[in-house]
Amino acid sequence: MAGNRTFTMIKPDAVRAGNIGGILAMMNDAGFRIVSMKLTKLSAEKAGEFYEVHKERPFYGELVEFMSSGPIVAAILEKDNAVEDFRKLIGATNPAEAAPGTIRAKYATSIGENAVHGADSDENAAREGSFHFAATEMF
Ligand code: DAT
Ligand code: MG
Repeated sequence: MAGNRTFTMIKPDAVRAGNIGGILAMMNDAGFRIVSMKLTKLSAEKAGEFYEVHKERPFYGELVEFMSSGPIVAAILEKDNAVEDFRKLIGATNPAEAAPGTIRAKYATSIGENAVHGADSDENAAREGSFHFAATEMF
């Protein structure tokens, strides 16, 4: 059975561009409830740990540098079928391929700087949520 929580980050490009409010409104309008949320900044070490699964990929260094380049908004969100529905809301990794009406179609500028993260499985959503938040910060 699909879980009801997912984990997201509004990435440094979208924070720099002043798009926190617009992106949160799209999440809200799609029916996601905020369980946890904070504005924070990842060190290069923490960003590297978060994206460890991509360690062997050619873009890993660039990804770690970008994700630690400025503040992000980290959040746990709740909704039925959260992981799958949220991936639909954010759209394809490459904004050129993201469906109209998705967050990445509206706010992403490139495949590397694509405005938002969304967990890709219930297991990763739980792991990524615990990476950023203590149990006492989940409401
Ligand atoms: P997603 O964020 O859609 O889950 P992913 O897990 O495949 O995508 O990759 C994680 C992030 O790494 C992605 O949001 C942006 C970056 N990335 C992926 N493919 C890339 C590429 N070909 N060039 C540069 N950055 C890339
Ligand atoms: Mg991914």
